[in-house]
Amino acid sequence: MIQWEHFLAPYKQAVDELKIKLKGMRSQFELEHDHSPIEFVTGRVKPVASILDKAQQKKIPLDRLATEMQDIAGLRMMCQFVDDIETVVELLRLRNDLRIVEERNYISHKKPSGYRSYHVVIEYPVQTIHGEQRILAEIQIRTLAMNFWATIEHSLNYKYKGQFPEEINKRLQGAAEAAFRLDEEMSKIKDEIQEAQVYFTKNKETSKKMKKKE
Ligand code: 0O2
Ligand code: 0O2
Repeated sequence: MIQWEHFLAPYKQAVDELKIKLKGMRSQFELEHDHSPIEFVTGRVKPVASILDKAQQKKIPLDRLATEMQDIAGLRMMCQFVDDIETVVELLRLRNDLRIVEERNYISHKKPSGYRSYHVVIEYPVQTIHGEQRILAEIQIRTLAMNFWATIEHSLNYKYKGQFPEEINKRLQGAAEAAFRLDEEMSKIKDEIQEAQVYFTKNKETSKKMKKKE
């Protein structure tokens, strides 16, 4: 009988710590550059019901969850542009506080569902009162368009349990294609967008300063 609260405690700690660290990367970019490759970061510990479902589906014995289920701790890093994803992955590779154990590129090799994202599985050391515990965590890195598609598809999946009616399936494939094209278009006008963002940020700062003076 698994004591879930105890089992999941180091995962929760890892998600909390990693969220702060990955959001820290964004703050550093904002300080030092005009553009941050990271738009926002989210994180979650997989709910027990989802752990049990996935274990059953993938035939993972419950006493091997820690080594065989890689996404009990999950982080997501959202980027504006496809190019930003490689920048973020490079930065993760350079870090000394985690070890990358696997990378899965579902951008160059999209899933049959239409899913695109870059997955990095890491080993992360959590400091506990009983010493260090190394846990696995999965970081998904994707553009806002990839995230939009995945979020919608995920909720539909929940409703239809993966058995989509043909019409919805077709629409989802079409939407995946549209998301791909949106990413391509945005990449083409990247420089324009970034110039506009710098202009917008500077204007915001100036008006903040003026408000303070008033
Ligand atoms: P900010 O600075 O407001 O963006 P927490 O930091 O723990 O309170 P938590 O629990 O991580 O937040 O929430 P969750 O659900 O994991 O992530 C929510 C964060 O993602 C929030 O930011 C949202 O503002 C941000 N977010 C969600 N969707 C979008 C989106 O489409 N665009 C943008 N730009 N941000 C989004 P925070 O963490 O409150 O910080
Ligand atoms: P959650 O928390 O509900 O998102 P798999 O064989 O795909 O079941 P595996 O081998 O553990 O899983 O690793 P993979 O494929 O690298 O990562 C699985 C996670 O990627 C999923 O987690 C999703 O978050 C995301 N993902 C993979 N394929 C799809 C897809 O077709 N659509 C969407 N929306 N997301 C996908 P879970 O287990 O679903 O958990």
